Amino acid sequence: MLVGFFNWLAGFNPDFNVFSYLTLRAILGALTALGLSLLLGPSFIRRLVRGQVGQPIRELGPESHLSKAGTPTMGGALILFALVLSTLLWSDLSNDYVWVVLLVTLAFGVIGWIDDYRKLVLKDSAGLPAKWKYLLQSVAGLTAALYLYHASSTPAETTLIVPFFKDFALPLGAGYVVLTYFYIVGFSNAVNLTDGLDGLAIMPAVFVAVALGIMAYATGNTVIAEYLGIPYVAGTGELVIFCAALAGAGLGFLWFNTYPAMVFMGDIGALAVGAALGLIAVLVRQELVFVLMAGLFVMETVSVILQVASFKLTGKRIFRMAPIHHHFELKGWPEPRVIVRFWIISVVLVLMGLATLKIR
Ligand code: 57M
Repeated sequence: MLVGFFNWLAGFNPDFNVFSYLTLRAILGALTALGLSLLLGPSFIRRLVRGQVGQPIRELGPESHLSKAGTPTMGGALILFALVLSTLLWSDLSNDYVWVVLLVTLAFGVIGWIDDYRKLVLKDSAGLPAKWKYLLQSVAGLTAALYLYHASSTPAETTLIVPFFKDFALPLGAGYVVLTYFYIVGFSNAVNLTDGLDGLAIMPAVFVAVALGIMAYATGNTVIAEYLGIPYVAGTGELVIFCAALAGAGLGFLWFNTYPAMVFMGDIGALAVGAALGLIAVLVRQELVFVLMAGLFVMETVSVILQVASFKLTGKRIFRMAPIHHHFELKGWPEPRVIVRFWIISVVLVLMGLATLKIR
């Protein structure tokens, strides 16, 4: 919104042109989202407590979690508010990618909200039945994938790049729709599975958002894209603002979600943040590298798949409990140790992913 305003002001004083730079707007976007979530956090949490939107805790989980009963949840609404407002303020709203990412994020937020609302307010422990949840996620993911496929105007937008191979890329054709759908829905659920310890999901989401912001900047800049040997996709640079705002909103939320958490994000936050990250990975054409950068979420998901498969096939469990963070808790690691060690793993994976931009 402010881009147009500053453009108008630049007609009177060219100094205002400084606001057309992505880097400055990204920093302002991050700070605005951070400020909003820090400022609004306390009153938001009080409101959740007053509304008794407290987390029920399942008795079969690690014992240390029983004391978390009643922690206010649906804190993801705070992330979404700060993220969306900051993006609307600092992005160029004539950019289609910005709108697609905002709408997908909000759609998954609404799906998560329905689940949270049924569990927490209507006290229906099943929440939104799994089949309905996947159906709604699929409708949202598929709609976005089909729109992007039909709106694509250059081969670069639907070609899979392979890390380390500068001269090899795979045109996806209609497979792009399947891949995009899979990334949006898959990573939405992967972040949701990871969100089981204080700050465990949001900090890696912030790391990944920053890395995707760097990739969006590079992909949307002809000179840098050519220098790095990655495809140039016009308009993706503007996604830097969204990524920066997500990082800012996430850090602001972490202020309250850090151990011992004053609030949980709920499905409203986890589903939305995961869908946004998966979608941006596709838009900046870095699907394969993203699997590495978001490896923590992948690892949590794979641990559940292996656990369920092993139990069904052999009747034995591989982990003491899945997702894998519960395994380490049950081994006796204190919660903050699991959290910070998983963060360290996430930073390393993100850095390795960023390094692939140069090693080609
Ligand atoms: C939601 N929700 C957290 C909070 C958060 C297939 C199976 C692996 C599914 C999985 C599952 O249901 N996952 C999705 C995970 C819950 O947190 C709420 O949910 C929101 C995210 N959707 O924002 O609102 C609990 O996590 C803890 N928490 C924190 N700090 C946070 O910042 O401590 C969350 C955020 C909260 C709180 O205790 O109540 C969750 O874990 O339920 N199921 C599981 O994860 C279960 N695993 C399991 O059954 N494993 C089996 C099989 C199926 C693989 C096995 O290993 O044999 C565990 N979940 C729980 N207890 N709660 C089992 C034990």
